[in-house]
Amino acid sequence: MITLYHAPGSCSLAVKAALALTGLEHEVKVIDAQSGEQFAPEFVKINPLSKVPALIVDGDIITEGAAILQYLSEVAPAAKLLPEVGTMDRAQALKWMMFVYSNVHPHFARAFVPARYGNDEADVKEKAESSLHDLFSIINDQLADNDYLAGSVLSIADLYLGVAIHWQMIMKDSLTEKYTNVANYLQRLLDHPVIGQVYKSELS
Ligand SMILES: N[C@@H](CCC(=O)N[C@@H](CS)C(=O)NCC(=O)O)C(=O)O
Repeated sequence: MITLYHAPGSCSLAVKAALALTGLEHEVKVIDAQSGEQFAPEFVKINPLSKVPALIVDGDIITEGAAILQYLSEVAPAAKLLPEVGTMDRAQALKWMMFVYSNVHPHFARAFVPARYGNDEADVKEKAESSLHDLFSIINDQLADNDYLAGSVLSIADLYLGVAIHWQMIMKDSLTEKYTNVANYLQRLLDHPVIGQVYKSELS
């Protein structure tokens, strides 16, 4: 049995999208992050960092979205969430997934909750937004000749970026207004018959 611990609109939506692509049977348990349910002792036992996503597979816990997505790509190979093991295409897809998880995500965290990262909240938020523009400029260049982050085929690298782009609503300057390739890419993801529905059910 697979259980996803998920906070609507958060990065765990990427795992929800991956599960939809795999067709694996699963249940979703919603964590209300706005009211602080991630800090409840029952959830801290699942993830001591108090963060979603967490995936429970037959009693074993996996946390960290990147690890979960890679696991799902391996147990459901028919969904082709990643290119074949040992190929350069796979290396590039993993590189872009890590680019998003280890670069884009931390800056959005600062923009969303600046008080956790410094006393001058306006300054923390401004620097985070500036870094996000630098990162999205690189992503925009990559998408100039590629339909998806790692080339012509959708991969787990895209599932999280599709969610992150929506978080631009907390930014002063829109990403999709400034970066045309990112805007077209987002539309491509929203038009996807499976993941488009998952995104649209939670993001506006
Ligand atoms: N490194 C973790 C980060 C997960 C993360 O930051 N999750 C956010 C939602 S996008 C969360 O649960 N935040 C709740 C909080 O920080 O209180 C991962 O990639 O899975």
